[in-house]
Amino acid sequence: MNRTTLIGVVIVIVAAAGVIGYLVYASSPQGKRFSLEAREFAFIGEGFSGATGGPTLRVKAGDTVTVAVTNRGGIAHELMIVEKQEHEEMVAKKGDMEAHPNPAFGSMIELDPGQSKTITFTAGTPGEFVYACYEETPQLHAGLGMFSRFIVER
Ligand SMILES: [Cu+2]
Repeated sequence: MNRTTLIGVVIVIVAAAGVIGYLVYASSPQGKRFSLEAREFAFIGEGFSGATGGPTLRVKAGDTVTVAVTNRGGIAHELMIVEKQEHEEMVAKKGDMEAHPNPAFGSMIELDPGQSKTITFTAGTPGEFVYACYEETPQLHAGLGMFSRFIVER
């Protein structure tokens, strides 16, 4: 093997190792952090500042997820992650408190005006979830648009 061929082989090996290393890194569980501000009736966060709704939060199954929420509104709000179907049933019932959904991953934050809270959990199950506020004053905040998507990818 001459010198030029040897250098070529070394470059290919180093490049391949880099690609494999990146793929292992990209597919392994990581820490994800989101910061949101709750208002009437939206969750303001990176890439989103609308009057209703919130940014789509995207994580991978197994990620350690931290969600920090500050209530910048004038009334109490909450943040709960629920399965999409449960959210739709909740909104259709227009907030029957007897049917309050089960938060996925133990996610539940209740905030008085001005309060800040943080939760950390492991995103276990892949799927399409919704994070929302199910406070009623008297209308269900989620029904007024205070929700967005929480996607757990495989
Ligand atoms: Cu609310």
